[in-house]
Amino acid sequence: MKNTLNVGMIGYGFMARAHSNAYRKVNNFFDLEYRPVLKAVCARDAAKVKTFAETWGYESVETDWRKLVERKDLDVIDVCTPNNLHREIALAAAAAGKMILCEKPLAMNSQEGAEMVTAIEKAGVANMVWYNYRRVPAVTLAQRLVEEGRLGRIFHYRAVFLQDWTISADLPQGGTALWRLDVAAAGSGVTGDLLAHCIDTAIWINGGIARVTAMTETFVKERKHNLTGKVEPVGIDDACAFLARFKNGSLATFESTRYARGHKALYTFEINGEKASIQWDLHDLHRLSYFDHRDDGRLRGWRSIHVTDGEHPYMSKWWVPGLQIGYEHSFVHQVADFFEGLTRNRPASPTFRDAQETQKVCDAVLQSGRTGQWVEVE
Ligand code: SOE
Repeated sequence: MKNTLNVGMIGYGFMARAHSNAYRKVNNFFDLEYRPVLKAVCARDAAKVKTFAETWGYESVETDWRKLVERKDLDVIDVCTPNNLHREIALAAAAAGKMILCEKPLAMNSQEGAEMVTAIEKAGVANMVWYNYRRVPAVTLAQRLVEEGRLGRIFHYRAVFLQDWTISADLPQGGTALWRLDVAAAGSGVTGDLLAHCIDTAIWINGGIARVTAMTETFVKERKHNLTGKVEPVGIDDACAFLARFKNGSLATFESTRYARGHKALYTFEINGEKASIQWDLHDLHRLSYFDHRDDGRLRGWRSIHVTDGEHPYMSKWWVPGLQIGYEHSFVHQVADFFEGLTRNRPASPTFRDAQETQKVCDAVLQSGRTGQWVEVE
């Protein structure tokens, strides 16, 4: 008999779908002590949230998140709202003694993040932030190879996250679908939305970032706001490129934009070490490219590892070697790890505290973008 954990989901967008799917699938593939029950979903639009509940099998609906958080029959609160609500909901959920799974980025900025870390640690509730790309098997394998020391000393880390969906100047900002363009709801643009993923993966694989220098740009300066109907200044960064120095001395470049025509979600990273290098590309997420200088010189070259074997991270839980899984499975893995963490009393990362490291780097990047100076990560 498994221990059930009743989930209260807040939000019904793209991420709420990805998380709901993960809760529904996880026990079919992972042998866990816990089983999530989709107890309630909450959003302001009563009709839409009802449809979402029917589609995903939630037992009940709420239209006020405060009511949801106070419900005695819920164990876990999953925060899938725009970023400007993360803090308030997390503080209330922590005070109510709920476990919290929060969508990335943790907060609007590191000041809010610090408050959230303090609150959940004081409450002693289990917590995690949905930086899902860590759980793509090829990315997890990359982390393990670096941890095992196979690359030797790391010289370079290079990450890119490119999209092209905001190029049109006619696209409005704000509201349900376009809150990512509204600084009041998102906190920042590509830095918090896309580079936060790159930074989280980078810190996980290569350790902390010591200092950064950044260049940011807002290409379309004014957009109609969906909530006010008026043309308003755009406060987000449309593009950001930054240089970084890791605490281990390695050098890094990070770049993200929503203005790279032709690219929808091109997240790639490359790590160059003394002995070996690694490359990964989200568009081909099962492949890990690996070059090992120790190979016999006549055969030396980039290997393309199809990360689908039973020996590869998470893959023994799925089909048979050679058969692929996809984007949505990274969320299933994250839920599985969260439950494993509860069983072992060893929190799955990234916890709020881990994600706060990324938040601090984002703050330093944005500050550097404004001042043009190198900024030490606090
Ligand atoms: C933005 O388009 C977005 O959906 C991000 O918010 C996600 O975190 C990223 O994984 C894909 O792109």
